[in-house]
Amino acid sequence: IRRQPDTWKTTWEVWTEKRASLLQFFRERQPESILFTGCGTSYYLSIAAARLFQEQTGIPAQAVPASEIMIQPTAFFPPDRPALLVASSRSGETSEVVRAVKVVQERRLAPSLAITGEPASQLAQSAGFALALPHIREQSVVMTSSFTNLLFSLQLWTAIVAGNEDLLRELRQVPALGEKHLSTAEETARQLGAEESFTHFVYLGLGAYYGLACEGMLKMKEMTQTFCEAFNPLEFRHGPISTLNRQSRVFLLKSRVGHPHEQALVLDLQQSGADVTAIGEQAGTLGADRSVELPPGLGDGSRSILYLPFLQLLAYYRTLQLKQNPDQPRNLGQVVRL
Ligand code: F1P
Repeated sequence: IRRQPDTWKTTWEVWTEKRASLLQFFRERQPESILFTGCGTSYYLSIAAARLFQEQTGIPAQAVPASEIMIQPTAFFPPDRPALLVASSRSGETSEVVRAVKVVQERRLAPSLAITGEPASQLAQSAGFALALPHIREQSVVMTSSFTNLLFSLQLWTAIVAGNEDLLRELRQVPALGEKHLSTAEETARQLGAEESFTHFVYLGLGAYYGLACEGMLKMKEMTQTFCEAFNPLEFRHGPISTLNRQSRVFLLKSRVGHPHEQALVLDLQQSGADVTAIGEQAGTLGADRSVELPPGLGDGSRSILYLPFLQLLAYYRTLQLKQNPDQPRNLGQVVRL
C-alpha cells in the first residue's frame, strides 16, 4: 500500500511511451461507445473509469461486470455502431474477463483493449491491444496497488484519447502528491482501525467516486469480513439510512461537483447515530466527525486514486486489530476461475 506512489510514476512512463500507438489504435476504430469491464476490484475501477472517460470525451461509456458480457455478449453491442471493449484484470486470468474478451472478438462485436499486470496472461494474449504493467505485481490476494495503477492507467488513456494536455499535466502531479498524503493519512487510518466497536461500514461516492466507494467497501469486506455497503450519497437517504446506529461508521468521498449537498447529508447521517469521516479536498468544511484532507489543486477527475491509500490502510489496520491476516482473506484466492 505504501509504495503505491512510486509505482504510479512507472505507470505514467509506460503510458506516455505508448501514446502514439494507443492513439492510432483508437482513431482507426472510431468507437461510438465504450464498454469497460472486469471482475471484483477490476469491475469497480471500471465504474470509475467509465464515468471519467465519458465526462472527458463525450463518448458514451458504461461499466459492466465481465460475467454479464460472457453470458449475454450481444446485449451490449448494438449492430452497426462501432464500440470498444476495455478489459482490466490484475492477473489477466480471471475466467469471466478472459471469456468475455474472447467471445466478443470471436463474434466480431467489438475490438478490445486490455490492461493487466501480466504480459503473458490469457487476457493479454487474446485482446486486440494489450498494455501490461508488470511492475504492479502483488503477492497479496487483496488488490491494493493494482487498483490504483489500473485506474490511473485508464485515466491516462482517457487524457491521451481526449488530447487533454491539462489533464495529463494534473495526472503527472499525482504520484508526488500521493507520497505526501500517505505520510499524514496513515495515522488516522491506524487510529480508526483500532476502534473495534464499529461493526457496520458505509462508503458513499458520487458519479465516478461510486466506483471508489465500492472499492473501499470491498477492501474492508475482504480483509475483515465486516458488514459493509457502498452507495451514491443522496441515494443512501432513500431507505438505507434507517440501518444506521452508533456502531455505524460512514465514509463520504467528497467531490467538488457534489459539494452543495454534502453538508446537509453529513448532518443527516450524524443525526441517525453514525460516526462520519469525510475524505477529500477541504474535507474539513463539511462538519464531519473527522476529515482526511487530500491535496488541493486537482480536479475531481485527476484526484480519484488519492482516496484509496487511506481506505486500504484503514482496512489493513482493522484486520491487524482483529488479529487476522490482511493478505489472505477467508474463501478467496488470487485468481477466481470458473
Ligand atoms: C479480480 C479479483 C479481485 C479479488 C481477488 C480475486 O481479479 O476478483 O477483485 O479481490 O483478488 O480477483 P483480476 O481479474 O483483477 O485479476
